[in-house]
Order: sequence, then C-alpha cells, then structure tokens
Amino acid sequence: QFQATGVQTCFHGRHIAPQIYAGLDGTNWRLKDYEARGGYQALRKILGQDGGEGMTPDQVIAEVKTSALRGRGGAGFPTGLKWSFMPRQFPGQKYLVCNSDEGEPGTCKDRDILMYNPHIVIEGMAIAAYAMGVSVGYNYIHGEIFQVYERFEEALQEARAAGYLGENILGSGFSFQLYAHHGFGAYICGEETALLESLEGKKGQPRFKPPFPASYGLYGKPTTINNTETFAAVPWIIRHGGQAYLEMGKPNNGGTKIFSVSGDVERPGNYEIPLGTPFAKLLELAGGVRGGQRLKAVIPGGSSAPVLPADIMMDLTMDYDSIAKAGSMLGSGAVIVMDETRCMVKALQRLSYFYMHESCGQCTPCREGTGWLWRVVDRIERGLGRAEDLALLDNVAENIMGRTICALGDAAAMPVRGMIKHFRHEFEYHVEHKTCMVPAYV
Ligand code: L3W
Ligand code: SF4
Repeated sequence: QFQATGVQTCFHGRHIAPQIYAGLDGTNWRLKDYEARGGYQALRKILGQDGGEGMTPDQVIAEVKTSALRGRGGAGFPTGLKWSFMPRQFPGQKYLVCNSDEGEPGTCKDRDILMYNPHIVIEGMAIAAYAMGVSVGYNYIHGEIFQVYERFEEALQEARAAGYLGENILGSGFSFQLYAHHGFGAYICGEETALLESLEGKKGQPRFKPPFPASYGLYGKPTTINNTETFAAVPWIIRHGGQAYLEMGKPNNGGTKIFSVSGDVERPGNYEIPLGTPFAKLLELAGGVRGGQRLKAVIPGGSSAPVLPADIMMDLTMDYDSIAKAGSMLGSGAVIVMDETRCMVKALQRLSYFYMHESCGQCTPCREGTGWLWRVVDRIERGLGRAEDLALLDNVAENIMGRTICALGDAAAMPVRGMIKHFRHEFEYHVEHKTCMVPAYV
C-alpha cells in the first residue's frame, strides 16, 4: 500500500498486481530510486548493455504485440500494431509524442505517473523511439498542472546526465532527444491531431483523419503518439516479456490498468489492477459506496463513456471487451461512481455543459449540437422541459454522431443517449412533474 503523499492529487495508491505504481511512496521518484526498483534495465537490455545480446527494433515491437498492450488514453488501440505503422526507411525526421494532456473528466492517472514515477515514462519512450527508429520526442503535458511539468523536466535532466537520453545513449550508437512541452489547457488539445497542431505553435484544433499521424504527424512527418500510461507499461513488458504481461490481464486485454475512481466511494483515488478484474473488486478497493448508500450507476471510462446502471455494472469485469459488450467503453479508465441520491438529469446537465464549453467550433454538428444538447437538458433539469424534448435530444445526438472531424462530437452525444436509454424515467419525471424524483434535489 502507498503512503499519503501530501501533494494535492487524487493519488491514493491502493492496488493489486501493480507494475507502474509498484513501490512508490510519493517521494522516491528520482533516478536513483527508479534504478533501485530495476529502472532503465529494459533500455539497457535492448541496447545490449551488461553483456546482453540486445534486441532488434523488430523484436521489441514483436514483444509489445505479444503483450496485447492497448492504448491507455481512451481508444484502446493495439500499441504494437500502431508502432508497426511507422515507416521504417523514411528519409527525413520522424517524431515520438507522449500525450500527457489528460483532460477527460474523472481521469487523473497520468499526472500521478509523471509526478511519482517520471522515469518510467522516459524509459518507455526511449524504448519506443529505438523500436521505431525515432530520434526526437516530446511529452505534451496538460497546461494546468505546472508542478507536474517541472517534475518531469527535472527527471529529464537526470536522465540526460546519466546518459539515458541524448546522443549515443550508453555508447550504443542510438540517440534520442526528449523534451517536455507545456500544454495549452484546453480539453481538445488531448485529441492527438489537435495536440500536434498545438505542439507546432498553432491553435489546438483537430485535423481530419486519415491521414493518421503515422504518415502525416508533427510538422507533416511520421509520428507516433501514445498515452503516458501506455509508455509507462513498456519497460515491464521488455524486462519480463510480452507473454507475462498478457497473462497479468486477459486475452486481448494484456496487463494492468490504472483506474481513477471518483464520486460516491469511501476512498476515491487511482487503483492499478489487472485488466479483467471484476468491477465489484475495484469498488471494494475504493472502500465501497460512500455512507452505506446503494449504487445507482457508474460511468466506467471517463465522461465520454455512456453510463451503465448498477445491476449491469456489478456483473462486468474491468477490461476493454467486457465494457464494450455492455454498450459503454473503458476509455481512459475514469470510473465515476454515483449512488442512489444522484439525479441523472443533473449529472447530464453538467456533462453537456462541459462538451459545449470544450467544442473547438470547427464543425457545425459539434459546435451547434453540443449547445443544443446542453440547452435542452438544462431546461429539463430546471423544470421547463417539454414532452417532445427527449425525442429532440435523441435527434440532435443522432445528427452529431459520425458527422464531425474528431471524437469530441461522439463523446458529447453518447452520454446523452446512454442516460436516456437507462434512466429515461428520471427525465420523464422531470418533464411531467417539473421537479426531481430524487429527494436531495427537490
Ligand atoms: C494508423 C490507421 N493509425 C487508428 C491510430 C490513431 C490513434 C489511435 C486510436 O480517440 C478516444 C475517443 C475518446 N492507421 C489507424 C491509426 N490509428 N487507425 O490509433 O485511434 P481512434 O481514432 O480510434 O481514437 P482517438 O481519435 O485517439 C480517443 C476517448 O478516447 N476518450 C478520450 C479520453 C481523453 C483523454 C484525455 O483526457 N487525455 O484520455 C475517452 O474515453 O472519446 O473515443 O492514435 O492515430 N488505420
Ligand atoms: Fe472541434 Fe467538435 Fe469538430 Fe472536434 S468535433 S473538430 S471539437 S468542432
């Protein structure tokens, strides 16, 4: 178990079968501490240090493919496959980017990795750079967490001084320059192509995909972007093997995942558990539902994921496939727990406001549609709703989905549909009785 850190964060640190958070106490983030935990051994291994044979880039990618590591930022895309998209013989510069722009409501895991185990990300990025033949990388860190940026900068300096970054790393002939970049503080800058625009010094607005960053990324060059937690998983995979990582989780869902549990639980915080762990176990780790209340609903993967009612959730395991089968998504792993005193209309009112506020405004269905969603939910919540408003909400959501440049449009529409699907009676009650059916909100 972890100790309290004293730093204002959601770091709570109770976990089972951990590898990213293993052995952390909030103070032991420095290079010497990381090395004492076996840090940089994976990098040494692939570079053939300490008398080892080394690994070829293809062998590294094959190991990551075997591990079934999937992108931890939200999409769950297979990491090894993504790495294999990078053109090998490209004559110009290629880039590696870490997406630490964590902005999904409910998600607070990446900032804790960077704060308490920054070298694991540096090592993971260096291994990735070696595997894809990349010599320059950036870590784009969320704009509103300056102390995390400063911590990562310090770690970078330590790694450079020790020869783990820079020219001719550990005398191997492999060079990799890594820089921290302070993000701009907008949710949309976490969308990978908006992040690239922002990194180039432009307004953070998403680009059309395809082309994907693997062929047209930073400054128009081939670029691989992975989430912070994804890179943090890589050193363990290289040290212990992809098969061992896969076996920690379940097929197609390798390894452990950090879940940020918030809302109505006794002990909110970040929990690192094997993928495939029952939700009931995660809830138990977080101390159960607060104040002995009954569980009403859970948003299992950050605010973009459709809500699931308690009875469905209690039967699920925490992995990409199980949650997707139930009609939601694991997303970035932000588990928002709501007890029976929560009004679903109020919750949706708050979420819809967020997406309206964060829409970048480039495409009409999202720019106008998110405003419509919020205004209609807002009037239902305030007792001014009309009988036809539920159909209108569904119609607006339908007209956003699949018609926008980036995933924010879908992310705004899906929670609306999820709420109405599972809690329609609460919305109807609001419209009919002009008030809430949950006593706390009347
Ligand atoms: C080359 C192809 N590359 C896909 C790459 C693509 C990207 C990754 C996944 O959205 C989700 C979204 C949010 N050739 C490729 C290819 N790629 N096909 O694979 O791509 P995609 O389009 O499925 O996802 P995305 O656009 O990256 C991310 C959800 O995550 N989300 C967001 C959380 C936000 C945070 C945060 O705060 N930072 O985590 C939460 O659930 O709704 O569905 O790299 O280039 N043929
Ligand atoms: Fe911008 Fe929304 Fe279009 Fe994404 S979907 S590009 S956030 S307007």
